[in-house]
Amino acid sequence: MPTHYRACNLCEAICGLVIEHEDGKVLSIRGDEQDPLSRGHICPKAVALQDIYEDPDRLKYPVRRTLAGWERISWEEAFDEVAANLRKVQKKHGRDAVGVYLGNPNVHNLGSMLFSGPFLKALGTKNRFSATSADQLPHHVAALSMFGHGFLLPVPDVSRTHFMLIIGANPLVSNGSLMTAPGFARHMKGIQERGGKVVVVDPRRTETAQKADAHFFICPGRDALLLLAMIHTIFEEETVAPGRLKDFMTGINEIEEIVSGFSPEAVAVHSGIKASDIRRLARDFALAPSAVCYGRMGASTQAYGGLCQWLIIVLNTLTGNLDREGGAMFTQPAFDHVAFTGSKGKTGIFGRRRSRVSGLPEYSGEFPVAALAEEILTPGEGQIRAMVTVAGNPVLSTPNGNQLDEALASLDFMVAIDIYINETTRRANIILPPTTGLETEHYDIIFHLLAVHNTAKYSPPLFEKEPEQRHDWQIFQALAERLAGQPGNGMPPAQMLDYALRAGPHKLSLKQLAEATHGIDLGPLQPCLPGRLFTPDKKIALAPNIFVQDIGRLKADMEAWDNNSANGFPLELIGRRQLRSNNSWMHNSRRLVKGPERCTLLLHPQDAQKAGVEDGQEVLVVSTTGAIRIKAEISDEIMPGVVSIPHGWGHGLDGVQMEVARAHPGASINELTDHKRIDGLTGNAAFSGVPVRIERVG
Ligand SMILES: Nc1nc2c(c(=O)[nH]1)N[C@H]1C(S)=C(S)[C@@H](COP(=O)(O)OP(=O)(O)OC[C@H]3O[C@@H](n4cnc5c(=O)[nH]c(N)nc54)[C@H](O)[C@@H]3O)O[C@H]1N2
Ligand SMILES: Nc1nc2c(c(=O)[nH]1)N[C@H]1C(S)=C(S)[C@@H](COP(=O)(O)OP(=O)(O)OC[C@H]3O[C@@H](n4cnc5c(=O)[nH]c(N)nc54)[C@H](O)[C@@H]3O)O[C@H]1N2
Ligand code: SF4
Ligand SMILES: [Mo]
Repeated sequence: MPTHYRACNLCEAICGLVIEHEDGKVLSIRGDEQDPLSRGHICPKAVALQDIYEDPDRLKYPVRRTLAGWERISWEEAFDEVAANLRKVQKKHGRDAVGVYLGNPNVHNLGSMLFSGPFLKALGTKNRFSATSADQLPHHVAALSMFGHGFLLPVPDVSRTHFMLIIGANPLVSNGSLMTAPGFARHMKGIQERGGKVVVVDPRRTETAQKADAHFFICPGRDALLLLAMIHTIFEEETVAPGRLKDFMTGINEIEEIVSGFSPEAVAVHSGIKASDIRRLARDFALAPSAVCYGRMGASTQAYGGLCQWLIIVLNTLTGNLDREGGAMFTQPAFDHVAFTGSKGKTGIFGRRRSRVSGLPEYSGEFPVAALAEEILTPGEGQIRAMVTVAGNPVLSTPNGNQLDEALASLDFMVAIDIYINETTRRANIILPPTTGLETEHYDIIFHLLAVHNTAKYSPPLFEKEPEQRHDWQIFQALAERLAGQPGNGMPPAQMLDYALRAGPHKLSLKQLAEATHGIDLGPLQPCLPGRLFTPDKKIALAPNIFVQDIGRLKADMEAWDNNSANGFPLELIGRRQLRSNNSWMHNSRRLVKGPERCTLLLHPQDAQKAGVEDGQEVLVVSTTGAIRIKAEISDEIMPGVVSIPHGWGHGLDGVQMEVARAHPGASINELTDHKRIDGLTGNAAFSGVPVRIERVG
């Protein structure tokens, strides 16, 4: 039976798959035991690659929205019409009148990674947005400021660490993020077997917390306080030991001064963690043979996301765990994205430009997506009047998605490059659908860069695309050529990849990769500092100005919390990821959505009792921006005072053409989140801790 080997590109884990197939039909999808990174791991989403491939709702040719519904048009007509409309808007209102939003799957797509750049250049707008600012923007700002490159992101060396502190991440469900660690359970077990510990800090006793050695509930958005107090303790107990890199860092004294005001006692009430627990945690961390603090979504999409990601690096560095085995290390990928990109050394570049309406900071040519709707809705020079969305569903995935939905409806023109008519793309005038998944070749530029072990893997397409289909990169190229008025360089992604691999640190070639069907093992993470620092003085900047200043905002807010009354919204809302879900777009797979309703409101028994709500009862959740109806699920796995709703649901909107998803609509948490709630430093969306109340219905 024909067998195909590839990497799954649905999430960051890039698991190796073994796919048996016959006559253009998938017969089975299993984990590849011989993949050097995933070693057989697989999750329930992998089989959905087949469902997406076979999905009758998936678009394969361009469609135009008319009063009578969607009509099929030819690629040439579609490209011409899109280019003409974008140019028309730009001619009349300026180049920035066209906005762009790039969604998450772009990063999981070789062709898009290589071809979106020339397209954006041809379009020439400053109004660019992406899912980054609803996700990991604080990590990039911290890396740029401290190491001089926004993509020099430290990854936990989970295969060798003796102590892992996980703040606001749930890798047993998410399979790791900015930490490509397929089969994270195996790594966790490994840590425990070598006598180490895993500690989780989270307002919910998550799947990961349940398997950890210890779990602490923390009040949403208070992690910066915990980190400051841990660093305080490390200075107080004189366990600061930066080790080998001691002479390659600046700002230790400043850090000591900053943390002096944040004793464990001073932060205990606000964080919800006892002072004695904070002290012990800091001690265990500092004294472990090796340790790594890792914080993700919960420590990033919150009001102090920037402070958290900065302090996490500071904690790792001061304890000698940055760039050492078992600590937070850097990869050496075969495709060296860091070498090719980034404002190397230009640490002051962050926030150089500001968004027109709210003055939110630009990072890497993009404004925070929280500002997108207002840039469309607010009249004046520079207003966005046309949009390009690519592999994104911001109506469901960005704060106050409702408002964005209205904004999209008011545009002069919109084009979406996407495979579905969903909550966002239904607003487009034209949809350009690319190939996806099994029809594409893949090499993961980004997630090899963020992996816990150096490997490289190339996946050829399993199935030939139909002649009428186009790849993402072909769509980008066709549009770029029309907008720029000249042909591109004609080099396909595989050839570009080959060049990059040959130029990379391992001097590989595409041919070598293509022959190694399971992937190539390039060894464990290796220390590389100070050599790879991009800061002007070639030192780690432990106390960059922007972060030091932001401590002032935190202090001012602490005073405000002291005088706080609940003002009608006594509960704090957080999100949660689910194993059989991937952001907003995989709910059209029957296998993934079957079973009991998953889009529920988790709440603690005490809060349920106060609100007079019973398990399974439908309730109204109200915030300052909206209200949704949702079923209550009562459990003490969530902290009292906190409630949780998964994101990516809410498929009941008019015009969504995804039959299975529509039958399991759920409700969108982002009708409750507020675009004004951001991390005041980076502009990242602050999804954690949205004030809400519950009302009974009926
Ligand atoms: N199955 C599945 N896997 C996925 C995805 C998916 O949708 N489904 N999405 C992928 C994507 S795009 C990403 S970015 C990654 C994300 O990967 P993770 O960050 O590991 O995933 P989350 O489940 O969002 O984890 C965030 C955790 O933070 C907690 N939290 C919320 N607020 C706070 C807070 O203020 N402080 C602290 N300490 N914790 C808090 C939440 O309870 C939650 O457990 O997952 C990826 N993998
Ligand atoms: N409240 C709350 N909101 C969140 C989060 C949260 O935890 N809580 N998580 C945030 C995070 S981490 C992220 S990454 C964002 C995700 O936000 P988005 O990227 O905006 O949303 P997705 O749901 O990933 O939508 C992906 C889109 O890409 C399309 N697509 C899939 N494959 C392809 C392809 O190969 N090519 C093209 N062109 N299109 C394709 C899908 O049909 C879908 O429309 O959501 C964020 N929003
Ligand atoms: S964990 Fe992610 S990469 Fe691995 S099989 Fe599941 S969806 Fe695919
Ligand atoms: Mo994400």
